[in-house]
Amino acid sequence: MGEASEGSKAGMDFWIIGMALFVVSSLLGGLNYITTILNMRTKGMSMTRLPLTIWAILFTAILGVLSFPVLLSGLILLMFDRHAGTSFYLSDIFIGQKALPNEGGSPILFQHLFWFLGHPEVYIIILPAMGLVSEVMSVNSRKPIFGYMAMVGSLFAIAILSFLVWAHHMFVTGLNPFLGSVFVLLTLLIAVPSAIKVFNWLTTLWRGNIRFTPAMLFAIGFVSMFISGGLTGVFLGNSTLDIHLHDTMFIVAHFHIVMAVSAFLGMFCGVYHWFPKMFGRYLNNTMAYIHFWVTFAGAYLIFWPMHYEGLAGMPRRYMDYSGWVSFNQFGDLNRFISTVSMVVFAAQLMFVFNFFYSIFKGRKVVTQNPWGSNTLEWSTPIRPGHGNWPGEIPEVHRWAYDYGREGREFIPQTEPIGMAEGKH
Ligand SMILES: [Cu+2]
Repeated sequence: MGEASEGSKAGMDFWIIGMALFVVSSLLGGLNYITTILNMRTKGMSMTRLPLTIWAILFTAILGVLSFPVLLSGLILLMFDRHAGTSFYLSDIFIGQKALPNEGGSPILFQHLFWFLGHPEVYIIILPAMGLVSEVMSVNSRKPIFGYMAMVGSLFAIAILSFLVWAHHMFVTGLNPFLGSVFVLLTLLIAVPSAIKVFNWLTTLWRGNIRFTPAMLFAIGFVSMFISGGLTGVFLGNSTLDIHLHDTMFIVAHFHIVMAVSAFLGMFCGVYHWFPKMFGRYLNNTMAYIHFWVTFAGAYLIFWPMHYEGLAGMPRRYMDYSGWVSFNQFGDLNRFISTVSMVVFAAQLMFVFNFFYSIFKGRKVVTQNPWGSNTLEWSTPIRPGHGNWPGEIPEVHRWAYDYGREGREFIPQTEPIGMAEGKH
């Protein structure tokens, strides 16, 4: 291997600068969310009346504000190593045939700083989806969300634990096995709040008047994927298993199911649910259902076989496996995975088409609250203008989940308590 060219060296510096800008913008965005949620709530909107979407955004923003600066400091040290002659990450490592002198630094330090962001980042991606899914499930089950405070508490527990588990990505770096076992324990603890959330979603569905809108299907699909990805997380959180499965296709399957598929299903759930409020038109339902079933079934067809490949020892990050006699058996399976991926990708293109087509040509929304939802955004006009409400900002009198109560299908947050029974 020759020396890296000047161009590629500059490229790495630009990557560091780009990441630094990204971190700063994430911090500013996060602070904006936190201060808005804590200080700008409307009259009557106590913290315990917040919709779960907002709770999820709040914890996401707090995670971002606490974890991104660690990555930023890691990147600043990297810049110093590259241009200021420091040796935070340099030790007696070999680059090609050339041994560098022992500088006293540690390349593993960068991994620690990276994963101290990296694990909370998983939750930065998944928590907003959990919030959207909770909201959509309650609205379309026509039932109050089950265990509201447990939902908030488990978000909180996930947020705290997410900072204590980063080294489960580093079991094969030479980490002390005793220290590793501590990280195993803390990692497996995350299964508790995750399971609380899953059981609360299922109990919300239980005996509900379920409406299978596209948003609801994506919400249920999210829960399915989150269970599938969460269970393999329990495998990988155990260092004894992780040492075998590290850098195999099993990992690829696990994190794509959690971070990619689950997060995307949550995002689609949000888009299908709030699109009518955003644009005053509906998305096309036929395309929406095709989009859901192809994406949902396709994601399982793509990632389920990868677990098997990983258990059989197939490593990740290789472009071409044809020279590996022991993995030739997977040629057909890999071709199958690639074919399904292309079909799933085509379904995403159809979604993009549906999105832009429906903005201009979709069926028009005729009521301000088409899903019969309790939260404040549905009390705005069909096409909200600047400031959202034409007159006064509404006052909140109850939580967001009064569905099927007091003999009514739903009771908006703006309705005073006691009015429904005619007491006052
Ligand atoms: Cu992790």
